[in-house]
Amino acid sequence: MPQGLAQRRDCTRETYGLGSGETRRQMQRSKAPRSPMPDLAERFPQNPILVPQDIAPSLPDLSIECLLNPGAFRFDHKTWLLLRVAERPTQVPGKTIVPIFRSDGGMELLEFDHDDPKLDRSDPRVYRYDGVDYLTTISHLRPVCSEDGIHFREQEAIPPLIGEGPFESYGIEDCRVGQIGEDYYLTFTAVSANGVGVGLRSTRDWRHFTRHGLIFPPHNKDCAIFTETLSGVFFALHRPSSPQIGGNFIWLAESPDLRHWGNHRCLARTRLGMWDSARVGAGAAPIRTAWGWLEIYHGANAQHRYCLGALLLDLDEPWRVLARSQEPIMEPVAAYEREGFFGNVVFSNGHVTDGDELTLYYGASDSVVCGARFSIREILASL
Ligand code: MAN
Repeated sequence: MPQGLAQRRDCTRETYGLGSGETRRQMQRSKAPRSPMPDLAERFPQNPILVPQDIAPSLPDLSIECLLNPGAFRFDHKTWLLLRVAERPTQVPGKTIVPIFRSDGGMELLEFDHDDPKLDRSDPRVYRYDGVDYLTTISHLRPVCSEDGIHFREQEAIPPLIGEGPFESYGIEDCRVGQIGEDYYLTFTAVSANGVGVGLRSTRDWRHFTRHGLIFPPHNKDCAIFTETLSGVFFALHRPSSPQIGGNFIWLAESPDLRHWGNHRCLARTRLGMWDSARVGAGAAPIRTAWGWLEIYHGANAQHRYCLGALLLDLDEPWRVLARSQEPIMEPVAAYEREGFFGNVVFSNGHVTDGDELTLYYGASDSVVCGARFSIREILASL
């Protein structure tokens, strides 16, 4: 049963068995060494649990460059991941070939010469040519399922999700899956030359999907819909970006029908000099706890080091932030989190819960898919 606001605010360090003045890191050290890592995550010993070689490319002349950032959900008594599969065509020395989806659904390949002074290749994820940005890979979403939450396999009856139409011509990425009643709502990054926005599709059976178009126009991403309405109103976290004044901050929006969003409020900004100084963005749907909505978010600094932290939002008034991690709850410290396509990244947009246990699925170094367990109680105690 959710407690009253006063009681919720009153959750003290003692509630969690922490002595006064004891820090989270001391608490970890004082317990049996559960994890050699300097954070709260208990990484799967099997990590990485999925690598690009584990699944087949969507077309014979493409190769999977990165398998990353899975959405997660439960369906049909199994745990499912909606993998982001980032592919690229076979490359030729001295050139870069980038893929885009045409409006008729086919794929077109654009070729750029590395000697061309108009080509900027400084970021491995996005190349800029003559003022236009192109992704070096194109992503679609592939479902895989598991009985134990560790070993995943493809199940052909459930189709992959592919970018369609003018706002998804550079692919779809980083899907959050929120279940409301029997329906699953998929919010994902829709990328095209028009910009980066948030697309919405819904399904009940994972075989038939309804497309609801773009719910947040560019530039926006990292959208997670709350899994319950509050007084009949839907809520979503999202991340618009403001290039000159402002920045990459987490916002909250409301909707009567999941399609029309308004009453936007800024919840969490970047913090100067801290691990989340350059950008912050929501992970998967917030988790209802007795103390508030617990949101696992990512934060990056100017060196593009991506860590995870937590926000606690008021249960009835989720625009009120009750607490926020000072230090990350997870940092890129394992070898597979430090080195890869884009190193020093832990990025999560999918989790499942079972009582106090939060199983978080994440992309490491934008290359492979991993899992880690957390105690929700321990995350709350750290705030
Ligand atoms: C952005 C997104 C993610 C990616 C991170 C780290 O936030 O494009 O998909 O994982 O950057 O590169």
